[in-house]
Amino acid sequence: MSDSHTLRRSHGWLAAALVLVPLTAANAGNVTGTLTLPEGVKPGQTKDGKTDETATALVWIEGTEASPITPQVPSDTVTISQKGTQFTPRFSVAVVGQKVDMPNDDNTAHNVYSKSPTKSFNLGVYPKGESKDVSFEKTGRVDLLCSMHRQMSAIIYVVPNEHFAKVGEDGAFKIPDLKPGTYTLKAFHKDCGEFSQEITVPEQGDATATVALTAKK
Ligand SMILES: [Cu+2]
Repeated sequence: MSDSHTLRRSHGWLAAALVLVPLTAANAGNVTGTLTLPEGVKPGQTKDGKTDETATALVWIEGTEASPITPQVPSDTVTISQKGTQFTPRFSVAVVGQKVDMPNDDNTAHNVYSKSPTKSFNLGVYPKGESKDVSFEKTGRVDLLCSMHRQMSAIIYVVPNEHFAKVGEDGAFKIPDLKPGTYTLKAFHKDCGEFSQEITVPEQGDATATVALTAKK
């Protein structure tokens, strides 16, 4: 066989491989939907319509026995800065095991801690330019506080995997790229009770969900 024949044959294999990629990618659906809060409050806002990051609404997907999800710890780091005597941002999402960096970018010292059941920790006092980090072993809400500044507060919500989305101010959300299967859709808002609903991503197309959160009892 001549060299040109070998070349053409290897190109044939390459073309076959390229055709397979879009077929695999197409076999994943999005979970889209709308979330509502009690009394018409918008996600990310206070009851009187002011911006409040800690009032962000979050949705995420959990695997089930029938459709398990193998969690992958994201290699990128979540960063929560201490700046202007406040946390920036004041709402963050971390996957179990993901590193959360907490740099002090202020001219004053801070002492970040949490007493949340999800994880209780105290990073101690550290000055500008220094950073400490934490990661979380289980899912749930973590309230960040500073023992030196009472006005400082932030929420980290720890989710089991990368399939999550923050809800827009209009209530719309989209969790992309799930394999067909039946999962559990969950939602969080600091003032609302827990939400859990079965959701099926079909072989073709997207799944849609309506999430109506109710006030915490
Ligand atoms: Cu502080």
